[in-house]
Amino acid sequence: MSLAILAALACCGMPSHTGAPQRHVPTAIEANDNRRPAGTLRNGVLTVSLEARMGTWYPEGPNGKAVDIAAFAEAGRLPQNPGPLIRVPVGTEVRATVRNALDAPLTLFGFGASRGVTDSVIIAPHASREMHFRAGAPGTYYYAAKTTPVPIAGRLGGDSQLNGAIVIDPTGAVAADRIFLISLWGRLDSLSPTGLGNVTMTINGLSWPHTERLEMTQGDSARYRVVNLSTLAHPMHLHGFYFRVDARGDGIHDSLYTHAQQRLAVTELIAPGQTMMLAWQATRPGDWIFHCHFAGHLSTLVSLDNMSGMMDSTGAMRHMSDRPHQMYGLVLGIHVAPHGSDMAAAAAPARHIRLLVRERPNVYGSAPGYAYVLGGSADDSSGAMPVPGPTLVLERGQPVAVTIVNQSQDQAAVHWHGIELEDSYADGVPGWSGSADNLLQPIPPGDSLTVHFTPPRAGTFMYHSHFNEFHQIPSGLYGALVVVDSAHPLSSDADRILVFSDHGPTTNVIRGPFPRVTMNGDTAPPPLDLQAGRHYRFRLVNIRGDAPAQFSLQHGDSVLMWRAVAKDGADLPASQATNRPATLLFAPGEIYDFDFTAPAAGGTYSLVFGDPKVRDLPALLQQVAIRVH
Ligand SMILES: [Cu+2]
Repeated sequence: MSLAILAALACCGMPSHTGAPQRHVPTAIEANDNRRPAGTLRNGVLTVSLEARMGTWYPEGPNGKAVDIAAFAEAGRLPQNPGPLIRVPVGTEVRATVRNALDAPLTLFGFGASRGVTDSVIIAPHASREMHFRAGAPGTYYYAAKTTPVPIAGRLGGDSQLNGAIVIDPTGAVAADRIFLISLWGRLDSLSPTGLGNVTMTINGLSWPHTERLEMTQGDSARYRVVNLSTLAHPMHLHGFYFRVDARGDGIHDSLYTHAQQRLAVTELIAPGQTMMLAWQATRPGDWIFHCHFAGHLSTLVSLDNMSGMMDSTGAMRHMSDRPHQMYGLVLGIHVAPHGSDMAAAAAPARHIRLLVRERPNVYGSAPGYAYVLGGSADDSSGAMPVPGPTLVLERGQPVAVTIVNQSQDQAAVHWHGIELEDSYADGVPGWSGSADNLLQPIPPGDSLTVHFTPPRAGTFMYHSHFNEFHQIPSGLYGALVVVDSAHPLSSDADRILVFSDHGPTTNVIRGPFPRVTMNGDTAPPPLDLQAGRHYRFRLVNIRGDAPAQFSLQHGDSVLMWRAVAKDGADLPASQATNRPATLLFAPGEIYDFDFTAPAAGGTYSLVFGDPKVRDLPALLQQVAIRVH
């Protein structure tokens, strides 16, 4: 969970019942892959007839747990989650008839002239209403409805899946795309160890491993429209490739970026009610994933299947199940088939690294701590538990072989975050990375695994656990990875690598206790020493478990200036490498590089980091002195 946000919802008295009307109609709800537009388009007019009604939803596949919810159906068809897709060319007149077959009044958003959540109508139980709007600016929009008094972005229960995408296409040729709508259904339970009852998070109505498998061929390009109609933000992360962010919207407006505004990223945060459009090209074959980087959003916390191990104080620590992976929720699997036989042959490794996974009991209360340790280092022989793990410095274009030696009691897997890997086997997602005949498995305790890759781009990256992430990451299994070349050097004089995570795992995601934010493993780091007038590169890495982090460089209460230079390891184009206030709010999975010129000596300078303000909860910030010499 993004704990603080759900906690904020909890304080607002979220109803724990499903929130939807009680009439039970056992119609199965279909998952909607958002490929088929609803309605009839004739002479510039789309006529569509929708109905909100009760049904039974199977977010974990037909044999999984069922949830009775309200959903939209196209008249005469099965209800769908997400609701039927409204997709029209710009200028189309959309005429929608919406019938409320529920026993409670339905507040419907998105079918008015201004769309989004600015525009609502209330439809009485068993009444119908006709609405129309003209499709204006091309982009990604949505409709949504509720039967409870909470805002659309506060729905958790039986009305939380009353959602659908609206896409307005430009005239002329339309590039192929896919539409992914994120939703959340759940119940809080003050008696459960996690604070949660059952929760599911879904993409197009399904939770991993039941989400759609996206089939591509090497060289194909992909365009994703993502709509977040859940109560929580999600930093969406693509493995193995950069995507280009082409548009961002809020359901009311969609801003299609100009060429100068487009940027590369591997992680993009999407808040509740927001939309985004991403494009990328699958230039390398293999099995990859596109997932939310809040570790709780791909953990058992969002599994309805209690048999899979709803987290409890013991099961949380040891996911020694027979399942090949521990992911649930917001994950899409992408299979890229090789095109011809032009796969690059792996070059002989020029450099070998041993990376140990170490564990020590009772580091965070009764929970164990973990650490990555560089084989052959002083930490290796001393038995130390360095957190973060060693900063791995690799050379662009130089092949590396990393042998991961699992000395812990849990299973292990390492993901090379942001690296454009030539072979997905190295990507670190057990049960998925690699290929059907060479599937990556988690590394059992006492075992080891060697992976090979050649980083093609210089920049700031990271490595982290991709097994039991909700526990292993906040408990120490992460480190920075810097790829250098002649234009992108790294020196202890000019570079400051700051890695943000958590001081241990969370058990109860609603009540806490919540771990403090750490900077380079410390909740109260020592002062930072800088030399007056010198140029520094700040490399900021967020690998918190489940929440964003805030960072700023200050002179007293005023914020200093810095220049943005890279995002997620990719250099920014000149149009975006701009001077700006030295303050950053960023999510797990995001990495930023900034150039900063140290001010003159004598002032009171500080670095401030921690938990940002979330809704009604105050910010929880730590101040670190900057000593300018
Ligand atoms: Cu998420």
